[in-house]
Amino acid sequence: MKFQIITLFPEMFEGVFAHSMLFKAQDKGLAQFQLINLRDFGQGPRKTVDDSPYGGGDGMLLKVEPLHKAIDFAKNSNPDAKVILMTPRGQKYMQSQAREFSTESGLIIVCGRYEGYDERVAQFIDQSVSIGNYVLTGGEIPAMVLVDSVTRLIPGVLGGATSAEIESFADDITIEYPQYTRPEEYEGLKVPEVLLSGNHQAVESWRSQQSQLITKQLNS
Ligand code: 4FV
Repeated sequence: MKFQIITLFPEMFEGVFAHSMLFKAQDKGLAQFQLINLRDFGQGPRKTVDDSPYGGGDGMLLKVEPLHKAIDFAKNSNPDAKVILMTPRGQKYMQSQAREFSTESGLIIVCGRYEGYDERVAQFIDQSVSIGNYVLTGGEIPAMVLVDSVTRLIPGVLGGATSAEIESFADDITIEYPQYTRPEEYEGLKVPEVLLSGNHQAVESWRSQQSQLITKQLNS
């Protein structure tokens, strides 16, 4: 999977891609990350990428021309990639969407800045995605959320094959059961007996029951 990220702040991603699972995914050749600086596609000597909104209003918008050029540049090296625009106005991001994205050959992720985008950028993208109903200063953190949640689903990236299957939100709703590790007792807090019983059927039943209970509580 090739991720191409169009951003005004590529340096924000260096730390994220240099550590943990994302680094391992690159090292294993399971994922590639290319940072594309939107500024390189800016207009005129000052490489302008933003302008004030028609009709008035506070703040600035990202101009459509630089965005279109940057998207075309990314597509040139991966014509089958899906183009995703990060915006609060997008479709609410869920685990099922992460799973869908993990089957793509490539993703081109466009990070917003300022007050948002010229609406005409919609002609050059495949999908708008929001990580939640709140407003951030940029689309870089949402892009990191998307990259992390998708990369971990790519076969071979995580250790145990099941670890990506059992987890929370596999169906966008169900929360994973509670988990414990050593010691058996900590400050009077004991690990549930069933988990120490060695009875796998009883453990599975307890876990399923706990998962249903927690999911119900969270959604009540
Ligand atoms: C956002 C979100 C988000 C809005 C203005 C960037 C900011 C600035 N992106 N999910 N929530 N973006 O808040 O994806 O352009």
